[in-house]
Amino acid sequence: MLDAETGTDAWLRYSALSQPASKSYESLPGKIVPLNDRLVTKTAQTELMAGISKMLGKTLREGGASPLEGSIVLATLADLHALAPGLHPPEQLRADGYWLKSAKIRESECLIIAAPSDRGILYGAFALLSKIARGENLIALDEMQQPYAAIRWVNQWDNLDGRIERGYGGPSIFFADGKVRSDLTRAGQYARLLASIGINGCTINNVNAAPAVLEDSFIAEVSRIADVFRPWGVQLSMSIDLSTPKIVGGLETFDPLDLRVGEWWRKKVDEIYRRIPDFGGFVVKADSEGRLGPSRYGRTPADAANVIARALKAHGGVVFYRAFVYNHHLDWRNLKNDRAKAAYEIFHPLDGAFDDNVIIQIKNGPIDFQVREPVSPLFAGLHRTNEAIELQITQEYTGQQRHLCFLIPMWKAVLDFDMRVDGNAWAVKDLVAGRVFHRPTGGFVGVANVGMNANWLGSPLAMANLYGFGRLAWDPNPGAEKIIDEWTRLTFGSAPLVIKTIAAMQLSSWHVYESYTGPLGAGTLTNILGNHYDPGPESSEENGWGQWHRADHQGIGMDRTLATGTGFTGQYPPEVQTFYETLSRCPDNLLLFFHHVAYTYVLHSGKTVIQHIYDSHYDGADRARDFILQWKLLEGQIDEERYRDILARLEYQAAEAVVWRDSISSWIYRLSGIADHQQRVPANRSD
Ligand code: GCW
Repeated sequence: MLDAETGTDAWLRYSALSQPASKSYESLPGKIVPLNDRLVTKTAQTELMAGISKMLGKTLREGGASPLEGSIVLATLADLHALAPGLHPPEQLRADGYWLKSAKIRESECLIIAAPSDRGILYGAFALLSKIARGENLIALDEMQQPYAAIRWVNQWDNLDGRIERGYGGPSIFFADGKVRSDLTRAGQYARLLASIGINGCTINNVNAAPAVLEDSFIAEVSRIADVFRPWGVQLSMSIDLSTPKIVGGLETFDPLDLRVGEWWRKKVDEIYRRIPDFGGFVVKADSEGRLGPSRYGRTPADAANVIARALKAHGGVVFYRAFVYNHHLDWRNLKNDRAKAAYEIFHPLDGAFDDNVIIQIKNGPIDFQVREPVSPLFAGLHRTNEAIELQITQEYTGQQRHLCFLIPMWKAVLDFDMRVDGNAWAVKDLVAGRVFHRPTGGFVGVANVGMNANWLGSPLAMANLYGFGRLAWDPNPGAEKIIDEWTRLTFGSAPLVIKTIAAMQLSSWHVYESYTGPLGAGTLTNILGNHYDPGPESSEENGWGQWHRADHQGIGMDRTLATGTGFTGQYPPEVQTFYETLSRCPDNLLLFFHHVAYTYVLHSGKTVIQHIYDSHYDGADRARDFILQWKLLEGQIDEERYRDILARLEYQAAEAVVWRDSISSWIYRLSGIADHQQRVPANRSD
């Protein structure tokens, strides 16, 4: 495990700059002038003073606006206007946006961080520090930044006993033994990390929620977590179990349309806001994987969401209702059944029925965070309803932080996917941000699952996923290359070989992982009934979970076409539907998600499906081994501790990739009876 310093600070290390690099910041003002003394602005000031002192060895003097001298000025737009009436950002700033500007005020050279709100000032402070850490030029600074969407949240799947569902970085930073931890230092440090990338909300407990979180005594404990989030502008929210009015409240029902239930929620929410005035809202998982829900009373998700939304409305809170609702007792013998269809079938007919402080939280793909899936058609299926995309930072199906898998390229492909809504070019990022149908809110949610491990996610290189999620939630437009470049400079410094090597490894890692775990869109061929980590393709079949890939002796893949299959493709707008429906157009990397084909089917690449599967696994395992060689180039270029830690992880991954390769190749050979042209697969080798 890495020591506290290298791990905890993640991308906020503020390492001392070299002499020549720090020289270019000599003209940075020596004084800091906050124009208000509220909590979040204070945080911005403290962070700037600490960061500048660590990086540049310069102690900023604290002071007031008269005399101004050369100062870093922290101001709301209103205060800036009062100080310097002629100075204003080039465009109107939205909530949480900021403006960094070098300007003369009353004859003194100032560096201004201005924003509509204190939170924007804090984001501006972090942006300035990031620029210095990466050696960016601050001369004639004039930069305005606006967040793409209002919702930029993380979810933690922490249980009250301290375990984290699908968490790979140690136990919960919030809970232990059924209580909120007495020492919440880590929770505060987490809020700092989140704020530094523009995340403004955190749901602290598992979506498989314990009803006990809404007991009054527990809310009092949770308010201590909100206290350590508050200086960083991070709103706290909780996942709830819909049956709580019955279990905790003692009512005989939790029917959302029963007036007593509505009243119970109202009182409960009032109690929460009494203790946590800036509470964010609730996340709801219902009628899913054994969770109780409105279906118990013949009610809809809209009935359930709205009753809670109305209780929250007066306080400005929101309900995230998850679209991850499906029947896990599907009859696998029926070839028309398809779990992928569930979310759209349930939520599309309810479009327009949700209150305006309800947000439908939709996983990026229609199944469940597989190594590759098409985008969920539901993103284009809600025109009068708020939505948010749920991305998974914790690498459940993507190697559990033990395999390198930089997910930003995957998320970029999802966010940039053109849904052709009403025949127009509208990307998923625009739909979720509420820009297409002018929704009041919407945005981005990432399931993070950091833990007590000094290094948060348990693996230093995996932290790029948390960083990248925040950056994309702030602005989904920059490419993965830009994000990894920034992260690497902040985390490992700016030596060219370090930047080049780490960027190359990270950027290729998703494809490498995909190639030895689940190529051609078949899903991650893992043990879905167990740890979601080891190879286990057979576990997907012949059960009700619906993660089928339908491999048999002749062929493989799920026929999801309208013409002959489950009809899933029909949930997309027409142009996307035809694209996937038409075998000759369907991209190779999603072929088996949409079509059942013979092993001898020839791909666009010219290879047969079976040969591609063999080649992909062997190639992937080779490339995983090459990561070791690439990493070894960095010996002596970065600190020994992280060098060794990461090397050991890559060696482990390379060995695991061989296990995957052999396991999947032998399985598919046994099924298909078709030999690998290159005679590599153990079961069909003559040796
Ligand atoms: O991916 C599945 C996970 C469950 C998780 C569920 C969900 C929290 O295997 O562990 O439960 O998704 O997203 O609700």
